[in-house]
Amino acid sequence: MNKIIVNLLLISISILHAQDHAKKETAKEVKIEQTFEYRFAQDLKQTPDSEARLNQWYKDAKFGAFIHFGVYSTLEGEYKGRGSEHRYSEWIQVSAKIPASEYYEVASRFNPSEFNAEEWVKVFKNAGMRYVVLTSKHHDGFAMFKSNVSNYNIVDATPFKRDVVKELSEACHRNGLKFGVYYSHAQDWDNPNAPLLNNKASIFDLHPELPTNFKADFDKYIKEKSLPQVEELVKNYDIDLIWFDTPAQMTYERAKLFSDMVQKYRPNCLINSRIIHNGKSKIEAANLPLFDYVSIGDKEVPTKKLPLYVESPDCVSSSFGYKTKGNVYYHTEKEMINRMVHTVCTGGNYLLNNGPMGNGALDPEAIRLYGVIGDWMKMNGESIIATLPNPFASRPVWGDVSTNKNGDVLYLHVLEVPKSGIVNLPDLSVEVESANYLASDKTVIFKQDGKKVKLIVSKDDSNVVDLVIKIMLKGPVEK
Ligand code: H79
Repeated sequence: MNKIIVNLLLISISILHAQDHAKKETAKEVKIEQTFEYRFAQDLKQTPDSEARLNQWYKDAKFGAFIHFGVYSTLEGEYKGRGSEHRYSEWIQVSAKIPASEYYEVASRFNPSEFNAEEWVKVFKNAGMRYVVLTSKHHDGFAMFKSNVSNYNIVDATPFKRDVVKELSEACHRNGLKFGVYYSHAQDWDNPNAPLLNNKASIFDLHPELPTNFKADFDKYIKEKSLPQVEELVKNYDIDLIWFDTPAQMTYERAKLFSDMVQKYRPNCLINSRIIHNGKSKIEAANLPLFDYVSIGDKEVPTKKLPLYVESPDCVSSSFGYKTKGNVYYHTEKEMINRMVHTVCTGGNYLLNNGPMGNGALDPEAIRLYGVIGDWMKMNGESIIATLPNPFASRPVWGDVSTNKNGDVLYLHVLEVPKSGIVNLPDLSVEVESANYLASDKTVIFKQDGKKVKLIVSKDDSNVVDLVIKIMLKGPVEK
């Protein structure tokens, strides 16, 4: 196609769609303004220690597997006809008000004989994931590792008797993946001294044997269970990351006990912000020495570049733990890729959860969805792994942008192919050398007029989940 035809095409199509476009852009920008900023004062700065730890592997990894696996996996969101109306199956003990003594019986039948760490890791690796975070103890208090602190663990309290944390950590490292553990350090439904964070069940529902005047002693819980179990994890396992959650009543002093413990044994181990901040709380500068990166809210996708490195804990389905009872839905592959792309282009990592089944096999629908992402990653992973975020001031209306580390390659993630077929770039002061589809290497027609760059994409591509265009620049883009 010669230049005149390209120009005519561009002019006519853009006039037709200019108004519509402008409206959409304004709506999107307003939405962006309303979301994340309030939690992150712009002068927050990653500590040099955290920066160094994050640079070791985490910032390049971008994509990881989150796994919620435990006693609750066997109940699939319902117990004796109760609890299935609640969103998260890992919350079944609270949502069905199961006393701890009764939950023990469920634990005593937990026998995930199909568990095969090597097979799990193959699925994660094939999805393009670079790290894995497994629940080593969720709020129910049950440890998925051999613990001498409490025999309420998978080796001592179940017929399975195998250490899942150990087997998975070894399989991850054998296959070149980093390994992390989730550890709920404040809540513990097995231990009445730990705070309960919900309005569905009381401590007396879970522990009917307690005297009515029972007073919880949280520091006793920390001293006797959660801190020594964290010590076991960092001492006995090869752990690259520890993922704390729901820090109810976590003062700076209490949280520091945990970060000091991690530092003592594993100075390179990353720590997430939920050691002290819940997913939605405002980040305090004074707390920055306690953690390395910020876990934003569960299933939240960042909308704007933030002064600290973040991770989005997302899920293939509505529940983190495996759930078949009551309402449950799975994301479409398009939704998940959109969420991953926006998270990475905003400057964060995407931790995508699956809930294995009670028998220890992975959820078949999670395997399918991970497989679809894996297929996409095989063609387009270059636009995700080891990239830098969108260098432009705002997110384009058609999708998002990442760059290579030098800043001289742009990856345009066209998540919604504009009806006009024209992709407008934000103002660019560098000259474009070439534009190609990343997956097929086919040339994309473009026109640069000063700072304005327009690309014409084919209508045939509008059903692609994320059409990635690789743009080579003559020099680095200004940030
Ligand atoms: O581990 C996953 C969740 O179980 C955990 N964080 C992620 C990573 C988490 N803990 N608390 N919360 C999330 C938020 C609280 C949700 C609840 Fe509910 C709303 C608890 C009580 C009301 C879900 C819905 C359970 C009962 C109703």
